[in-house]
Amino acid sequence: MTRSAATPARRDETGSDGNSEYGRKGFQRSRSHFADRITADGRDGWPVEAGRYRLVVSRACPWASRALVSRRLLGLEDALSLAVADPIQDDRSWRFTLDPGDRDPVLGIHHLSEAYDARQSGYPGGVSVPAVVDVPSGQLVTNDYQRLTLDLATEWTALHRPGAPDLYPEPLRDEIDEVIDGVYRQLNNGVYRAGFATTQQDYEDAYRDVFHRMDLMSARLADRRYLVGETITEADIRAFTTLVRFDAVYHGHFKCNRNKLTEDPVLWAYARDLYQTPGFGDTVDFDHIKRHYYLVHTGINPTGILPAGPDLSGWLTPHGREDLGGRPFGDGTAPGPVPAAERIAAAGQP
Ligand SMILES: N[C@@H](CCC(=O)N[C@@H](CS)C(=O)NCC(=O)O)C(=O)O
Repeated sequence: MTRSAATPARRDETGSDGNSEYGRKGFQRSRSHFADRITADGRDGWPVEAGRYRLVVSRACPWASRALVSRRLLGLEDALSLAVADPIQDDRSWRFTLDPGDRDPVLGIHHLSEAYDARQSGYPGGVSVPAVVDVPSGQLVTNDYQRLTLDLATEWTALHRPGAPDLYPEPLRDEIDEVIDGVYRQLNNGVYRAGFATTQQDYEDAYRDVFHRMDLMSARLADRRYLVGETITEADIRAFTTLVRFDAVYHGHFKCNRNKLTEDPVLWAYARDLYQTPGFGDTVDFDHIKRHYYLVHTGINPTGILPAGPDLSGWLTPHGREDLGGRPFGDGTAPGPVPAAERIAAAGQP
């Protein structure tokens, strides 16, 4: 049984996102449970194969959105099909109520939990996106969001489009790893630690981390177009999916309110530059983002009021970052147009 999107599920009065733990140490993100890898050599039993797997996302989710951006940049749309869940979960978690008959047309399931159960019957843990499902068996393969995009970049190369950028270039991996580690701890996950803090001290620690990392990034990006090297890499993808949500949800809903993204001229221009780069902004649905956070986290927004703002029109304004040099796709090219079935509805765009 599913609930309609108009009746948001009051599923967790603590504001938990379902796979987080709350304890004396404050908000703690649990580790992904299914960490099999889909690789070129198929060492975990899951070889890279065109058409075999389905990527399940919510466009609201920053971790899933990394995979949406990578898939577009690498031109994997035909090789790895896409299921988009309703941004509002019900008591069985992510569901396919955006599809005819409330069922994913390829997997034939109503809820993502059915793929978890097919993998491990009676699976008791949290159901999370992103998830990759093996279409023939209907089984979940992985929900390891940290590994997923790295594998799309390095293991799926045989299926990349001509001109796909190298998002995790060998010579830059140490530097990328260092940057994404700090960005993860203090920014990507820092906003969640702030938003779901249950003590003043935890909140203030997280708030300090968030803005410390944003200040470091702002200084780093003042005279260089991208976080690492001269081109877009995994580091930019991971920064982007948090920055694009910042003013719409993290500033208000998660109380990360020292300043808005739009008040940091460097980071705001950097985020706009990425948003306007094919493969980034064309995956972003602000309507899904806002409705998920404000309507699902009833513990921190008990009235369920959806804010009318912020004004999103600035995302399309000139950013001037070309003057810093750098080439978004290196020796490669921009991805082609978004497949018609995957275009973002007008309600989700600036
Ligand atoms: N798989 C993850 C991270 C991905 C994640 O947290 N995704 C969120 C959405 S942004 C989710 O699906 N949460 C489960 C839920 O809300 O029911 C983990 O183990 O921490």
